[in-house]
Amino acid sequence: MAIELHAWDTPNGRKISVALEEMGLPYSIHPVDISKGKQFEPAFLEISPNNRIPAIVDPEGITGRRQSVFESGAILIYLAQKSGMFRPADDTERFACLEWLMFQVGGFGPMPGQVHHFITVENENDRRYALDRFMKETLRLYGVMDRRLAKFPYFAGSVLSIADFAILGWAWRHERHKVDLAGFPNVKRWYNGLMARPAVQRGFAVDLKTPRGVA
Ligand SMILES: N[C@@H](CCC(=O)N[C@@H](CS)C(=O)NCC(=O)O)C(=O)O
Repeated sequence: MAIELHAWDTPNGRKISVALEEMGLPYSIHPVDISKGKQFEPAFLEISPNNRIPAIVDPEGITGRRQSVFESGAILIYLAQKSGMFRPADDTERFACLEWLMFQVGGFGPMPGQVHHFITVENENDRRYALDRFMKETLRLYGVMDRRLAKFPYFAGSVLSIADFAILGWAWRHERHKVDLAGFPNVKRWYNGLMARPAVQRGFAVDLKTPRGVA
């Protein structure tokens, strides 16, 4: 049975559509229009109590029991376990995968997300102070990622993992948070390599704003 993806066209939603495409898991799309407050509807709060997309419902779960999951990091871990894919076999790389997944959820998401917000604020003083703070932090995070990718092809190490899908969801919006990847050559090489993958392209192209059954 298909997994239900409850999402919208945002970096956090795209992480999951990319992962589902890469894993070849069948899924249906259930748009949650966060610009119209649909994330506060009781049926959605049943599966995502923090009123944020994405969330998934797997009618069969992993052991035959219906399972819903919210928080994109938890969803990626669930999908990796379900599919047996993009979860490094080597212990060192598996923990590196978790480290970079947590790095994304805790930092490289919230920080560029603040840039996306404050860049549109009209009051110049509010905008300047907040942008200075969050741009600086966003650029620092790109530097951290660049140094990691100078040593390894992927965030976990030698293999592509769910940590890459998590980080890619936000790197996909680098133009919106005004980061030029030319300044981060290792991130750029990694980014271009991932974006050339057909399943990644499908994950970014799929319409997350229109309900869809299993494709
Ligand atoms: N930590 C959460 C963040 C999810 C998140 O911030 N989602 C945004 C869209 S990208 C959202 O649903 N916002 C709706 C709201 O704030 O009410 C995750 O990784 O899943």
